[in-house]
Amino acid sequence: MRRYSAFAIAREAARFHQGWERAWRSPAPKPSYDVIIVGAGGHGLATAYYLGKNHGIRNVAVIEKGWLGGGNTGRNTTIIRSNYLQDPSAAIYEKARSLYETLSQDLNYNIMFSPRGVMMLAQTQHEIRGYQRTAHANALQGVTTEYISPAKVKQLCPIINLDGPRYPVLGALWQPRGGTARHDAVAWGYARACSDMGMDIIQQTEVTGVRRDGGKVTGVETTKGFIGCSKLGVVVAGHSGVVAEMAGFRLPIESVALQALVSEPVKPCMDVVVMANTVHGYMSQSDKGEMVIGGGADGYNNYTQRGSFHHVEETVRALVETFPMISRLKMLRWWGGIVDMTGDRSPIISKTPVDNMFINCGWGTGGFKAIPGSGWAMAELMAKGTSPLADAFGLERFREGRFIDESVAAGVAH
Ligand code: FAD
Ligand code: PYC
Repeated sequence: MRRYSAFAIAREAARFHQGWERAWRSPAPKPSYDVIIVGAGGHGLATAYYLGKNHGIRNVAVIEKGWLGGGNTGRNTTIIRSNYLQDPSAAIYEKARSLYETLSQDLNYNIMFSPRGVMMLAQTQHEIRGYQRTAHANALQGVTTEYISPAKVKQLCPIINLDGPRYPVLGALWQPRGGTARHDAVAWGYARACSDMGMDIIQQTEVTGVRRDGGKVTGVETTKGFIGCSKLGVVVAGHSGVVAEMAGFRLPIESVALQALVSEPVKPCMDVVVMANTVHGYMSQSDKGEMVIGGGADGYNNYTQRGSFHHVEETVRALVETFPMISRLKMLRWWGGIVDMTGDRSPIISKTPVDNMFINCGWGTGGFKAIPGSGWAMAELMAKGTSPLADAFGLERFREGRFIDESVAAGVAH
């Protein structure tokens, strides 16, 4: 066995101490990334993943003020569909839906995609016309949807009461390959895949400023110090306006809470997703048996991430006519998320007035379904400066009056 003299031990201890002192006193080297993404929700993580997978850009950090998926990604009701009206929307939402089909295999992480079918009930003459129009548009866009009769609605969802006194069910827009997925798993799956590519996911670190030099982004100030980057992607949903302000520009976004609730678990009774947009309610059954129930957005701008009793009451009152069984259920929990609403209810995936700074936001009440397509498009935009899926969703459309009106397809009353 090798022996050390007391002198050698003392010398090594002194060296270690000096090195430690140097490291302690000198400012730590600042890591510089090719790309920083702000926000570890589904859209931010998917952007990082496709930057690595599709474009070979792997010197990437994702900075998150809270925890992975702790924003809207972990708070939504997980409905996935692509039955939108306008061509650019159908393209990006259908790209996302089709990526969802194989996402578990791509990420090697079970995101529990369940294409059980989604129906949007028509309960007024106006909705019949609206959904028939969408079904025709979808046929031209290559999105498989169908306008179905009340009898077919009942066959697909036997617990529905078709003959409500206020709003009878007159038909529905049916997307058989729409469905649900496990929301946290989507964030976790993308995060693990990013980490496997060598990317850094930095949680509990809030971005507090955007540093620029000559109109070009150079990095971000955070609660843990400055971090440099060549390109910056801001993907922070309800806080988009706050981060844009740090960089000196404004966004056409309003932030508002959207709430949802789940019941106690019950035996399987509903194997499709139903949205009833006239009465502001939608429902599906989770794998654990809970009835997942959501309503409309709050009627005023706010940053609360909580539920409120009046919303629970409004939502349940709205749905009980169509689903009488919920009158006998106990509520388990309720919550809220801050959604980012644009005037035309379509997202923003765009360059910004700051060079090399990009923004992805405005998914409002409906961005969970879009995560893979949005990440794909945002990554392409950041890597190449243009993307066929993203180009229609640029910020300049608000200046040019070129709206992509999805107020019907957005599905949730705002
Ligand atoms: P988020 O998941 O909110 O991620 C943004 C992240 O940015 C957050 O984690 C936040 O902490 C972080 N962040 C913010 N500011 C900073 C900062 N300064 N520094 C660092 N990090 C920061 N969509 C559907 O398609 N189907 C549905 O059924 C559906 N139901 C919904 C139900 C509810 C109740 C809610 C609230 C939303 C619902 N949505 C639904 C909408 C969907 O959840 C969102 O559009 C989507 O999750 C947005 O994802 P994101 O990654 O952009 O945002
Ligand atoms: O966009 O499908 C949707 C949705 C359902 C509930 C909230 N958003």
